[in-house]
Amino acid sequence: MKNPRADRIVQALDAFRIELPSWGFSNTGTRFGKYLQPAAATTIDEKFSDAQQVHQLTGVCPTLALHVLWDLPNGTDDVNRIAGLSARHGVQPGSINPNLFEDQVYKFGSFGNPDDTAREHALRHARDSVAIARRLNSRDIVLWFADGSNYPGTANIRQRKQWFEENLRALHADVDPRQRLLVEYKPFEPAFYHTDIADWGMALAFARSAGPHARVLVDTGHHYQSQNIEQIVAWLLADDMLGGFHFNDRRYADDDLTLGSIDPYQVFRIFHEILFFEWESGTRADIAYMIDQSHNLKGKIEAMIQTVMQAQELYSKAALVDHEALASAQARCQLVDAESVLRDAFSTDVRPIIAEWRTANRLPVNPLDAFRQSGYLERITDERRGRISATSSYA
Ligand code: LRH
Ligand code: MN
Repeated sequence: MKNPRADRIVQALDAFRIELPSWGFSNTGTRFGKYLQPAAATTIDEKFSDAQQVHQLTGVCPTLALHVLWDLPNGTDDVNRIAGLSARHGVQPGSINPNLFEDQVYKFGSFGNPDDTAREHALRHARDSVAIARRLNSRDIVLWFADGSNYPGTANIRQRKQWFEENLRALHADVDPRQRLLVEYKPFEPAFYHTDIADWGMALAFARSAGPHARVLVDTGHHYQSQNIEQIVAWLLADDMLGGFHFNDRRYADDDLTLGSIDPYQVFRIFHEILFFEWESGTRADIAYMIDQSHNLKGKIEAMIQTVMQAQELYSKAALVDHEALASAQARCQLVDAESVLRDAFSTDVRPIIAEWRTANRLPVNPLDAFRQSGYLERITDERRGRISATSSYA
């Protein structure tokens, strides 16, 4: 008996892919310290190995986001090694993240630093990152800047805006048509008075002024408390300027908690805006779904698998929204009906269909249980024990 709702979920799961962050497998913490896990990955080999586990168990994580200074400390000289690891572990290099915040030269900023040698240093590193992406066949370069100031009057905000426009345009000139620059915004931290790319509007303006291969990246943790993230998503979709997501969850600020752990309905509303747009426009939104989390307390690999399973569940629920009924209720201002269309989908238990989809794709019905039974964690804990040391770098 044909089940159109099940078919919609299967179609959604067949299309849904989500990228893992290499730094999600290593020991990260807060400014109040790191709680070290013996099994945490410290080398790029181990990060690819752990990503392979998650991809083999879920089937939907074929790429690994790389952070240049943490994963390619020798820049382009590390490209062949990365390509070798990628081939060995069956996980492709994903988005390339330049690090424009850890070097001491960035104390007063990178692209926005009043010192032109610091700006040149930053642009050189960003250009190297574009070259690394090209050599690794990675499409996206994710640009997040810690740039800003901590006290009123200490920065010429308009001057810094001009330097950003100049440097982003210069960087865009290096990008080939297959590639994209994804501009990531964040309202605060580490800067606590002003941040040069503080919200979606500033990121959109910078992406537009940079050039046609620039888009905006939405990190779900980078919003003021009551900001309507799905409205930002709808706007960026409407203008074809949405390039991708860094998914995580938060209760207060950029907490980088696991997706859907605090407000699953938030992620559902975001997925709904995307799938509603695709239904209405008859096009597939060209979006990179990525995870950006730091697993300070949860087991790193377990947290990653849990995140992927949660993302599949919420994406499947959003695929169940009856867009026809919704559009007609919206047009007739039938508020309760319109809201109920979303609530019905959100409150549907999609897990049985997802389990069938996994079986049909020769994947374990419950990837988390399968991981726990695999013995992989015990093996790497033995192999990696006694090496961990608290380093100053974030990951
Ligand atoms: C900044 C951010 C950025 C990454 C970093 C690990 O908060 O979201 O995307 O470079 O986390
Ligand atoms: Mn991010």
